[in-house]
Amino acid sequence: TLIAPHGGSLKNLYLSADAAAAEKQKAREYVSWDLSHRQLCDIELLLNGAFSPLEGFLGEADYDRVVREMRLADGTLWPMPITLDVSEAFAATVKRGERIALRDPEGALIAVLEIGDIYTPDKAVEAQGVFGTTDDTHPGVAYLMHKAGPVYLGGRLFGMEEPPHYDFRHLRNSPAELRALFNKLGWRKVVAFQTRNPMHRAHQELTFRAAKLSQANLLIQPVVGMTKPGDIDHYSRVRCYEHLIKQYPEQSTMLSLLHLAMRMGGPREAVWHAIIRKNHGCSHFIVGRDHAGPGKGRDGKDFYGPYDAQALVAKHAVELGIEMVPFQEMVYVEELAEYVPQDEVQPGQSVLNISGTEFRRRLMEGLEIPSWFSYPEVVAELRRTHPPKHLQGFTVFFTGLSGSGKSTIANALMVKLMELGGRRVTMLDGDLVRKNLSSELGFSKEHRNINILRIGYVASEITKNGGIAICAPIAPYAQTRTEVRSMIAPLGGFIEVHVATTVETCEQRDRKGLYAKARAGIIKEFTGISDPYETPENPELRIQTEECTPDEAAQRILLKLESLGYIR
Ligand code: PPS
Repeated sequence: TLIAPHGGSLKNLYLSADAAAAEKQKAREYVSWDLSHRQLCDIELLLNGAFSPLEGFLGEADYDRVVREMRLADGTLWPMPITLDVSEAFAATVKRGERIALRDPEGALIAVLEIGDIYTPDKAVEAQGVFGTTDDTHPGVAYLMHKAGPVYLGGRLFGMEEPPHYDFRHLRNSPAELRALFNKLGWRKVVAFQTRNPMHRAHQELTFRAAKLSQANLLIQPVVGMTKPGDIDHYSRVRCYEHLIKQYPEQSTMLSLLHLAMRMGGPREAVWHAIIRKNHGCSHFIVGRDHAGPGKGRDGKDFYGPYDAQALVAKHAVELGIEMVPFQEMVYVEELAEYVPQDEVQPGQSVLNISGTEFRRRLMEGLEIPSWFSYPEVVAELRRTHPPKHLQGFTVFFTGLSGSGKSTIANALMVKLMELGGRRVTMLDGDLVRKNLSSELGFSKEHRNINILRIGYVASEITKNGGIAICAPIAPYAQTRTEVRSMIAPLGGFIEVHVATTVETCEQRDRKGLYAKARAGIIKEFTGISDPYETPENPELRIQTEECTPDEAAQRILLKLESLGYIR
């Protein structure tokens, strides 16, 4: 028989069809809470028993003890507070003992919560207790401090319908389903592997060794809910796993996705992951180097030691019941043409390694990725969704005073890009945007910012889809420009060009006669005359139009784009 779930029995918090239908009627009268992405992840694993023995979101007594001692109020080992955070305004509309409807963003009724507790957590205490730090460069702390609402609701859950998924349905299994599958296949011992990254040869080697070592079948169970911000998207990863799975002996290995929202909580997270795998019927769990590690803090130091997670899981081995398979980092030994755990490397052997960061860099630059590092199918899959820079989209964002020459240079740049060919270019000139996207807006600070954020949004969509966006608004406020940059930079290139023509020159030229009107007070809030312009501090390029022609300016931008790798 398979390993018993944590706490003894596998929870299933879904109501029967009849009970659900009746509750659904009543729920029309309940107050509704729209679940956040993270809450949707949590609730899915609560309802299907992956978080057994939990039967809902933690009440205050459980929460306090989990934070302080890693235990539920009844003493059961439980490392992670699973809480329903809400706004103060929402909390004020509900009372203890009431039921509320928990809905997904489409409005589907996922579950009903019977409120047992309404409480205000001390988030600094929670951060310190759970993550060992209040430094908000830790993604778990950042979420807690800046995203999670200030009030928690605890209570029992009654599941109505599973949160829907439209992707990779054939790879999603609840704990009960996985247990049934293991039984059907006659798998008694199963070693689980947790991952949030694409898997390469080192991971294949490690997992295969772990399976041999524990004489168990292998479950690759990657997280597809929420991982560390900046990770490779799960669509690409899952297609990679599907290639990788073919590298194992037939019938030995299974791939199944876990809709977990990770907290990057290192040691405590490792204990949590082990419990979740135990609930899925796994007898063994691999804990590698720096398991669920959040990286470095503000002080430049790692939040956790590389083997802290292993130590904490080992400490609770008996209560956990699931057996840890600890692993050192796997490295490639050139002489052996083989991967071995770091601690098995002999003196004098040469070790090759490519870090995750270096791997991503090579991907972005379109550089070679050696076959000792990964499988060609995996690399090809990643290259498909992460093309090199010259195939990625980018935005050239001009900023400068009215009449500074932004439009002229922007047009020259567009024409040159068209001449080069092969790319799609969209021009979002100030006047054009004001006509087509922002015709109702004026020139107050608020309206200018709305205007710029709209431009930024459109440019971010173009950039995401591999196109080129050329924006040429005044964009007088630094804060808004920064916001636009942060919308676009994660999706492709962002090149800010400050057209630094002085207000004196602009006024002298006064092509449209606007400066004269502004001086005369006919146009109010005119940038540079009666309204502020905050000079960009670190633009990718600054162009002095007094010193170069539009053609030369456009040429300089092209060279910049070339040097950054966005055009060849
Ligand atoms: S902003 O601040 O970025 O939203 O401005 P933008 O959308 O680029 O629009 C600037 C153009 O609108 C004309 N215009 C004014 N500019 C600045 N201040 C005031 N009060 C104003 N009123 C009208 C002006 O022609 C700008 O065009 P450009 O092409 O920049 O000269």
